[in-house]
Amino acid sequence: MKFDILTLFPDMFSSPFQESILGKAIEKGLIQIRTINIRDFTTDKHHVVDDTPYGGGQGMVMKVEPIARAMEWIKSQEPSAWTIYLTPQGKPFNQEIARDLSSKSHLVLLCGRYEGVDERVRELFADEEISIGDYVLTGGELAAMVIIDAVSRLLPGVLGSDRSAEEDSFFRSLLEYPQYTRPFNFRGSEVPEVLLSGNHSAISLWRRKEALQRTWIRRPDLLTKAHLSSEDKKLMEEILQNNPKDDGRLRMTDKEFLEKNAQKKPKG
Ligand code: 4GX
Repeated sequence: MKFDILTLFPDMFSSPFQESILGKAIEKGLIQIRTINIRDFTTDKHHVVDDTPYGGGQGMVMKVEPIARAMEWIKSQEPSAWTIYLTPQGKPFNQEIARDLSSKSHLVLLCGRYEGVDERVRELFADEEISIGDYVLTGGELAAMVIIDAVSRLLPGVLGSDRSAEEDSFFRSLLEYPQYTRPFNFRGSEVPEVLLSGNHSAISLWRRKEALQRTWIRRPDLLTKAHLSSEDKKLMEEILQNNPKDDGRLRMTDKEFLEKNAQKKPKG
């Protein structure tokens, strides 16, 4: 899969993608990441990329011409490239969008700075507008990295084959169950016995219940999307009946949440 990043700050991308899993994915040729400096597509002597807004007001707006020239250069190489504009006004990014994007062969990520880009860039070149969350960044670069990271790990071969189970539909849209490794006892806090039992079906059941309980406590909104089996529903009933007692692993905010929501059944 190819990623093209249109930015005024290409250097921001040099180290994040050289490390660890994405670095290996690049070495293996599973992904290609190219940065394109929008400033290289200016035609004026001073390489101006921004200008004051029509109508007045604070700050600067990125000019349409350099971005248009950069986009047309990319499109001349690959007409099918899919262009994403990063903006707080876009569709909220989530795992489902990451999955959809992972089926494309060429993504272009357009990173704005200042007060944004001239509206005509979005009109003419953005196939999709995405937000990574309801907060304001200083530019689209970090948002582009988030998207590249989340999409890349879904591509075949990027995670080891043993790790693709992470995307197992059984645990989709649930929070993860707690994980432990040695030592068994750390400062008096012990690993749940079931995990040492060697009883694989008991372990699966425990993990499923923990995932359901965590999701119900911390993110009940996610349960509306989850596919719950009849066994899950039994586990949910147990969870709700027991009104999960504090086993020392719930954070205070979880407990507060639980107290407030103890009578409410999750939707769906
Ligand atoms: N998820 N930003 C875009 C420039 C900008 C300013 C105003 C449109 C209107 C962001 C986010 C994000 C900061 C990227 C502002 N564009 N991008 N940039 N949240 O905060 O994606």
